[in-house]
Amino acid sequence: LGEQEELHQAITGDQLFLEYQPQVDVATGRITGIEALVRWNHPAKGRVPPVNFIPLAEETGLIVPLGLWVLNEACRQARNWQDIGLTPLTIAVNVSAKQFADPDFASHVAEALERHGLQSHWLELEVTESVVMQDAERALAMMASLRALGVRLSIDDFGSGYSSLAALKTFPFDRLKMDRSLVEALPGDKTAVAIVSAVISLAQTLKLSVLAEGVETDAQMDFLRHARCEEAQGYRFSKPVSPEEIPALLQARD
Ligand code: G
Ligand code: G
Ligand code: MN
Ligand code: NA
Repeated sequence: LGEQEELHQAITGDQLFLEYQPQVDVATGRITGIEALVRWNHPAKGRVPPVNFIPLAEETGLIVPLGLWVLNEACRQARNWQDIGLTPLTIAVNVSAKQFADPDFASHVAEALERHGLQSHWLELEVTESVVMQDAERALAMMASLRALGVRLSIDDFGSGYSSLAALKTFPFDRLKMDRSLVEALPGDKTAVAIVSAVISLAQTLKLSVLAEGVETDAQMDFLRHARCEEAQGYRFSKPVSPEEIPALLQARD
């Protein structure tokens, strides 16, 4: 089989699954949300990381059905966690450019929420600046439709591209996720300290919540706490885990 055919089979044939990475409140350490991350269990090759199939999915358009599967599975799982009595939390789903450009995307989101009985404010959609900058007018219209549904929108990988500031100026995000590349040099690197501090105060001024990605160390956490970064995500708290591991992580929180 060609790679494209294999990926198509993965989407239709039960080979995809999601892992979930907690996001924590920096001040209290409590889990506030979870990012869903797709994985492929290939019948012969085993576990294929997303960097090895998301680009192909984007090129071929298979990202649309793949993304739809992710969206539904994440909503189903979030609802299931609520049903078993866990404190509700935000579930974040990554959305790529072709999905966002699909005129039916907002209705797909509405249908997924409806199908699984999940209230819209528990769903967050993560997009990178490149997703919105490609066709600004269309992206603005899509963001308006999504906001009307009540879902939250975050700008992912903030600071990794060329037009992060332009994207903030133009688009109504609720939340800013600071790219791991900015966080990784904390707290030793003076330039990183200056940039991260500036991004946090920028987010505060624009009334966006701000999350640091890729937090791995206590020293990074101490810095972020003093800089009043609201939330953090990274190996310091948890790597992405299977859904079965989430209840224990949340109960440790409660
Ligand atoms: O998950 P890491 O665990 O390796 O993820 C690598 C990359 O794949 C990240 O940049 C992430 O944004 C992307 N990714 C993971 N899951 C999804 C998904 O469901 N949809 C899209 N579009 N990208 C995803
Ligand atoms: O691009 P996006 O932010 O959606 O993807 C998150 C990616 O970052 C996933 O591949 C995830 O496995 C990875 N990741 C999450 N936490 C950490 C961390 O603390 N360190 C590193 N190096 N990678 C991380
Ligand atoms: Mn993300
Ligand atoms: Na990111």
